[in-house]
Amino acid sequence: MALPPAIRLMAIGTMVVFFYLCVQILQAPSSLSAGGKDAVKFSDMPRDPNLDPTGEPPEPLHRVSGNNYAPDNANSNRINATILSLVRNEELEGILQSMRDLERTWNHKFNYPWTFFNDVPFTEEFKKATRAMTKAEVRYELIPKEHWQVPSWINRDLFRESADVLKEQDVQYAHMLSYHQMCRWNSGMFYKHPALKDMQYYWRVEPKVHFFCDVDYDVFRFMQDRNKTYGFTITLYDSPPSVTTLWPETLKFLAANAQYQHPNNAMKWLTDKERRPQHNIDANGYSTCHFWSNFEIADMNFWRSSAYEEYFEHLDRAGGFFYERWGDAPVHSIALGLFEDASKIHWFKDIGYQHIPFFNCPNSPKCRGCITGRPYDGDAKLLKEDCRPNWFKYVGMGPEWTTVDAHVDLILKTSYPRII
Ligand SMILES: Nc1nc2c(ncn2[C@@H]2O[C@H](COP(=O)(O)OP(=O)(O)O)[C@@H](O)[C@H]2O)c(=O)[nH]1
Ligand SMILES: [Mg+2]
Repeated sequence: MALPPAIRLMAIGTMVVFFYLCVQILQAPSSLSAGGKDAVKFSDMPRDPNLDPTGEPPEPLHRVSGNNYAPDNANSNRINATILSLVRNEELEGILQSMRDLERTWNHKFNYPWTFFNDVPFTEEFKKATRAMTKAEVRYELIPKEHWQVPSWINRDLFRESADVLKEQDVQYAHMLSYHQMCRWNSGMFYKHPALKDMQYYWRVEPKVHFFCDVDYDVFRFMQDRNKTYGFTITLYDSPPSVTTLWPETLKFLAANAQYQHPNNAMKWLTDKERRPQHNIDANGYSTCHFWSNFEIADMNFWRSSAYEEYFEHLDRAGGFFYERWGDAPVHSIALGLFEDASKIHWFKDIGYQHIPFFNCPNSPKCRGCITGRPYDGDAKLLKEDCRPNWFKYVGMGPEWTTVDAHVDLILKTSYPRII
């Protein structure tokens, strides 16, 4: 019996979709081969916890009600906090893009001030264009010379020779002196700027980053109310040759300052050698896992503590900001992992974020523009740079995400690869 035309059409349509899906599945990569010892099997790909539905952290949260966060409200519910960005005049388009996203998803509701820092004066064009992006106050600050300049004890010839060696080891920005200065400033200087004297919390923003999810609560008050010191979204492995002596210098500091180690520290996270053993060996005992510091929501009182101040001073004298390429990310992360209570470090799972090429993309109706649970863009080899599994293993996801916590053990045991 002949089928009616509508049914025939539907049957053909279904077959076309079926064949299309088959082709897609067959084309998927079967292995994530980085070659040699670094090979990671595709079948070992993690089930990303961002695939689990994510809401807000539990109440109480501070929200907008009436004019309590209006920009011109002198008695607003804002606390001493600022969004801050070190940026160059030439990066205007990039910072406008970041501002657009953060204002759309969060700050148009809370109107926290923006503070821009630069080692040279901001141009009028930069000021005018950035001011136009927000109703909140905007400040433009010049970095004092003594905070930016290369310290007197750094030998320029040795810097250049060391950079040659780093370059051979594929360390990015090895010869770019300003990049080293930037890393040092972000490690131990920014919070000393007079403009931040009365500020306690900051949200660090770089040019060209993206924010994807509506955030409807005051994240700074969240930090204060829950007694958090540091918030991150992404954690990554570092390039070992950029930090060859960072851990040995840290151990020297610890030997003389054992009192600064917090009883609930994250030493095991810092020194993991299970998941990526070669990194631990090449970095002389440091896993190289770090909070990716282009996103930070944090309490500056930690950087202003004597533990951190003395630690930074020790590192600065050792010279590795110039003779190697110590980043502010590993320096911040090691200090937090040693001197802070690990329970005061918060994964902002609910803040969708991208700095090329990595993402934090939660599963939430509040998010648009990223692919849920996909932590990278581009080459699938990038997946092995994600070291969140280590943080979850040694510290956990935090009480805010308890529904997910129950699955962590299972996820770690069954899915996350050991990378060799
Ligand atoms: N004013 C200023 N900002 C800088 C300089 N170098 C880097 N930055 C800023 O420091 C941050 C990190 O630099 P970026 O080039 O994004 O480094 P990457 O993210 O590690 O590739 C960005 O916010 C830059 O705008 C510099 O020499 N002067
Ligand atoms: Mg950047």
